[in-house]
Amino acid sequence: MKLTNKTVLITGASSGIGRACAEICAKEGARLILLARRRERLDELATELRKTYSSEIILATCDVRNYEQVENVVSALASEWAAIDVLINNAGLSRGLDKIQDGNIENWDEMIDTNVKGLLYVSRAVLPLMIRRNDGIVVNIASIAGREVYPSGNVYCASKFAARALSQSMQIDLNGTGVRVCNIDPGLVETEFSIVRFRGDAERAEKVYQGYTPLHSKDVAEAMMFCITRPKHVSIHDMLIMPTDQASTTIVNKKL
Ligand code: NDP
Ligand code: 8X3
Repeated sequence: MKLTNKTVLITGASSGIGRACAEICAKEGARLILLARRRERLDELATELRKTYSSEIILATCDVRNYEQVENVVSALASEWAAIDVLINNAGLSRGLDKIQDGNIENWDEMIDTNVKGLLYVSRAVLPLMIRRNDGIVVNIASIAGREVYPSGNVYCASKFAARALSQSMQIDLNGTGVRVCNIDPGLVETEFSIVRFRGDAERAEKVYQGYTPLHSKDVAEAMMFCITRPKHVSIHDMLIMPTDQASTTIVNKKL
């Protein structure tokens, strides 16, 4: 499948992996619907992509935790944009790194609402459009944390185990519709993820990526591109992409 004139909706496009997915899709000629809460980030990205690739882009300022907002974005799409070929469910976050007995309820709610309910809400709004056309690919960005728990990862890991379960559920429920579902589990990727997790503590966040070579957002975007450009009879169900220096959630070849 070529991406020229295909429509790709990316959630969490304002930063990190989502932004890299937007860049690579724009480069391949896709039309983009870019969704996130930080409008100024989306504006800046859209300006760059329009200038560099003459991309056609729609911006959606939207919180994936709010179904009404999600529904409004999708239902307001003009028919030529509603034919969404690829949905990249990427918006997500972690908050805190505390033992479960010390967990912060607001942090738990935010992770579950974003990583689980947000993925569900966007999928619920977009899937009927794909099913109607018997075509489309959903890419869920889950995580190695959805395959292995790590100390104090508890609720973040649980949310990613849930994302993985939802990818598998979609693969089963959508069988026969022509809609494909791809689950991508990255290991450590240097993005704003840890700054968000540690609520702006840049020093603590930087330490997560020191002493080894983490993945770059572009590495994940390239893996995503491979998945969405397979012929229509090929469905990549599951992909695990790790830094060479990372063997598991807890085993990282750090030279500090
Ligand atoms: P970033 O913090 O760089 O990007 C997260 C993106 O998600 C931002 O664009 C943010 O946009 C968006 N987002 C967060 N909450 C919401 C919301 N409620 N509504 C809409 N958009 C939202 O992190 P990453 O790029 O690393 O994270 C992307 C995905 O990859 C996440 O699902 C993460 O769990 C997953 N992942 C990350 C790994 C890593 O090591 N970095 C490894 C494995 C998976 P805004 O704030 O503008 O709304
Ligand atoms: C993000 C990777 O290991 O920090 O999903 O949880 S990790």
